[in-house]
Amino acid sequence: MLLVMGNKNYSSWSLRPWLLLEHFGLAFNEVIIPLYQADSAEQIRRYSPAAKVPVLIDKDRHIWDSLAICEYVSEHYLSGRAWPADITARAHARSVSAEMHSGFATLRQLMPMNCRATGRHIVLSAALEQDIQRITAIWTDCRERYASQGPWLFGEFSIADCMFAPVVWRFATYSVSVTPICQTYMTTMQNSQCMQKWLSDAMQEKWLIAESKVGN
Ligand SMILES: N[C@@H](CCC(=O)N[C@@H](CS)C(=O)NCC(=O)O)C(=O)O
Repeated sequence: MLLVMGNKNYSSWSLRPWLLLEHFGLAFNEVIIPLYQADSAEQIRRYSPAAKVPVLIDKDRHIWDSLAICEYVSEHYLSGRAWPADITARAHARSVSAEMHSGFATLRQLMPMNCRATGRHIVLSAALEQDIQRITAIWTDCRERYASQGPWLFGEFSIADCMFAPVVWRFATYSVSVTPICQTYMTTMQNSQCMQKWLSDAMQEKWLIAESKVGN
């Protein structure tokens, strides 16, 4: 498999399928296309007509969109193990993943992912507060229900964790204050071997995207 991604420091959508592949120890190669360059779109179009990363190439299959890639990997390589085994938990995991995938526009716009940054502060608008509260309510509900089964949102690691992983970097970077239950989840995610590997790769990147340098 070949995973085509944007810069690790900034590409929140790329982190999701990368984390899934890494967590489950699947073999894949990486191509990084730096975003916000004059030829970024042209380069991405070589892999996907949607001109967006991430894209997964698996033999003659080109799969684009982070959630579609996670679904494909789970189905084709993991016998569906990347979703919870229980149907109620699975439906719940799919719901929160879809909610993350299609929503939270304010958070995405005002708190761009910038893994390397630390201690940044921004003024939280009412709309941004609303996004943060909804995400922390999702995490709290999941952790309260599934704590006995493991440290991840649904106990065992799942696609839902991949979908929210970029938010963990955002909250950490902009020092968003969360409840202890959410902080414990964030710490689990941030300290995980895969996230530390992603951060270490992001640290080594030289590209800078001015639009993603937000806050002070
Ligand atoms: N819904 C898509 C969104 C992908 C997306 O917006 N990717 C951004 C980078 S994080 C991109 O490719 N931007 C390049 C551009 O818009 O030119 C997914 O989940 O994969």
